[in-house]
Order: sequence, then structure tokens, then C-alpha cells
Amino acid sequence: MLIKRPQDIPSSEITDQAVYQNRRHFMQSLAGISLLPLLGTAQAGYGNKPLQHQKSKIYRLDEELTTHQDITHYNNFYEFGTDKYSPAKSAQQLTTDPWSITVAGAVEKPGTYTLEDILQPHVLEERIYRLRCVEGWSMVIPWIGFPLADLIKRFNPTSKAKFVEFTTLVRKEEMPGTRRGTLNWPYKEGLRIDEAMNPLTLMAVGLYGETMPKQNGAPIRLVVPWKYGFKSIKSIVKINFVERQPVSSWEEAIPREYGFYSNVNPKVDHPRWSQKRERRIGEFLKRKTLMFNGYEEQVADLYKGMDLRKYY
Ligand SMILES: Nc1nc2c(c(=O)[nH]1)N[C@H]1C(S)=C(S)[C@@H](COP(=O)(O)O)O[C@H]1N2
Ligand SMILES: [Mo]
Repeated sequence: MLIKRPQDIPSSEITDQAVYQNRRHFMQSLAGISLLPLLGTAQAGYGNKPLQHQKSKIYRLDEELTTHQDITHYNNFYEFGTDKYSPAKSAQQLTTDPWSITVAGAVEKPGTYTLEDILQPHVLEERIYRLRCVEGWSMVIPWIGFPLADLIKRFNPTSKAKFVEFTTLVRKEEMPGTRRGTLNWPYKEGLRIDEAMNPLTLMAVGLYGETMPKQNGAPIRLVVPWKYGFKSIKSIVKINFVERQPVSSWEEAIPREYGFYSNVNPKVDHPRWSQKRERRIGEFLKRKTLMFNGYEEQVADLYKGMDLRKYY
């Protein structure tokens, strides 16, 4: 694991106090949220720096954590290659500072916000979630982040905001996978607005106590724990509020295999393999896959009356 020594931290990461004060005022007027004490609020930056956070009392899966080594060396991040081991190496060249996110569509406060603006009012918390990849493996990851709902509220979505569409960065020079047509870049994902507002849905900026490793989607990514891993889009540069259901990249590529919803469901098999079981990374014997990845109690209501075979 790489540890950043203080002398390696570029001066650009040290926020000028005046700029910082201005941002605070800016965000205050933007969001209308009273400022939280600085302790425990987010910091800007990129991988391998300690991140102040609180430990969630509610969202703490009581299962053994997957090792830091496995979480950061067994990745799906096709922008850096299609095998599991490439992102750990080739994502290190990604520039994640400066970073900004464009907020567009059906909101009262569209605009381009710096990562610092995005993070400033949020208290970060550690949440231990299961991640279930559609390919049949799973991990238990101590994410650090804040609820997407809290971010969305700051932009004042209008009544036309029925879905949220997320887009990943494309930067060919730094993302070797995007020089090939594996997917139609940029990587895109989407959620229904009520799924996005569900308290489980997390904007993650770190894991294992540190800022997000690049291969895991630095500097900011989505984590939707009851859906297959590919819905948890990495390195987000755009959040678009739309009226019509957006088309996600995997759905566009292979619609018969990857639907918009992609809720973890052991009763609905992938056309080419069963989804009844999964291999926990680091374990030998397979485990049973749980309905909604074990989050049924929290999310089943979202899909009441829906045929989950049809809306896969
Ligand atoms: N932009 C982008 N996001 C992505 C992917 C990707 O290829 N590109 N892969 C997805 C898939 S298939 C999974 S399983 C998870 C893996 O996240 P992890 O590497 O942090 O475990 O990221 C998801 N997010
Ligand atoms: Mo995945």
C-alpha cells in the first residue's frame, strides 16, 4: 500500500484560507444549509491520504472485511483495461486533482462544482457494505462517503427530475481502455430518483480510512449496495437530472443481459450463468446470494408491484 509522505503532497492540495472562506460562503448561499463544524467534514484531494470520518452506527455489515489488498487489486474499471489486475497499475496515471462535477438538467442550481464545493458541507461516515458483482463474486468494503440524497437536495431538483444519470470521465491519454471500443465511452449509469434518494445510496470518496484509491474510482464514485456492482459508477464528472429513463452503458452494449434496474436477485439468472451463489473474494466455498444483496428490508418497497423478471 502506498503511503503519501507530507513532502510528497503538492502545494495545490493545501487550500488557501481566503479561497476556503469564500467557498464556505458560496456553499452556504447555494445550499441554504447551516455550516457543520469542520471536524469530520470532507477534505479535497486524492488517494492514500487519511480521511476524517465518523463510523456509521447503522450501516455496519457484520461480516469479515475483504482485505485492502483484494479491494484495491481486483477491480473492474474498464477505462483502465478489462482484466481485474490492470486498474491497480494503470489507473495510477489518472489526474484526480483538480476535479469538478457538472450538474445539469432538471435542477434549480445547475453548474460546474469543484470537488471541494461538492464535499464541503458533508460529514463523512464509514459504512460497511457488501458489493456483489454481476459476474458472481462479492466483497465487503468499508467505504467512506455521504448519502447521495444530501447532495441532490442541495441542487433543488424540479418535478421533472424523475431519473438521475451519472457519467464517468473520459481522458484518452490517461485511460488506456478508452482508446478501445470495449464500451461506448463515457461510461454512464442511471438511477430512478427514489433509488438515488434512498438513504443507502452513497457517494463514496474513500475506503479503509483513506481517500479513494484511483482504481476504485477516485476521487468520487457511487455505491448502490443492493444493485450489481456495475451500477456503482466510478470517477464521476457529471450528474444529470432527467425526465426519461436514461440508458446505461452496459444496457446499451448488451440489453438482453444488463437491464436498467440490475437489482441483485438470486431468482433471476443472468442469461449466461446462475446468480444463486457468489464467491466472496478471499474465500473458497461459495455463499448464497441474498435478495437485494441483503438489503431487502430497506429497498423492497421501491419495487412493490413490479415484475422483477421484466425489470431486471
Ligand atoms: N466508470 C466505471 N465504473 C465502474 C466500472 C467500470 O468499468 N467503469 N465497473 C463497475 C463494476 S462491473 C464493478 S463490479 C465495480 C467494481 O468496483 P471496485 O473495483 O471498487 O470493487 O465498479 C463498477 N463501476
Ligand atoms: Mo461488476
